[in-house]
Amino acid sequence: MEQTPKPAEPAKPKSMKSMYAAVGAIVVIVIVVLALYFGGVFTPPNNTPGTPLNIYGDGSSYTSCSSYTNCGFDKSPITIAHGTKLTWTNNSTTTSHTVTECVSSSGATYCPTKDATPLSPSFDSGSSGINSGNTYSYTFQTAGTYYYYCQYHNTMHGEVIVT
Ligand SMILES: [Cu+2]
Repeated sequence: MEQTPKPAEPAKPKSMKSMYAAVGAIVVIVIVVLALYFGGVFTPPNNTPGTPLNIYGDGSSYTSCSSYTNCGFDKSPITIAHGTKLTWTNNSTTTSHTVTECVSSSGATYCPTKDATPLSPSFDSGSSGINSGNTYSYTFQTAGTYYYYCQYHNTMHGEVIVT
């Protein structure tokens, strides 16, 4: 007995409600992707190791930092081309330090010389400090002379010249 093939069922008309839901979902996905894109998620992170600098100094008293071999920032002043990343490593065994740009609001004791044109936002490893063995990196994009200091020790001064 011959079976007559069933005629294909006509596509069920989708309700307008589910259509709006689908369009809404697509719009949300596009917005999220754009937000991630412009938020830098898809931009490859600058993980290349930066030009190494060292931070020296242990103990709580920094009455002088005459020699950076035991106290302060080495390679200072350092001259770099713009686009160069610097990576400071805290080589002390117990003491935290910071790398903080000298801006107009910086204390005079900490920053005898302040930046004529500070970066915006300024470079700063943060008040919580770079703990022993940890690093802080910053990529200098704008030519200029930048002074920096340690928020904990007013004798620690550094200088970066960006060409
Ligand atoms: Cu310090």
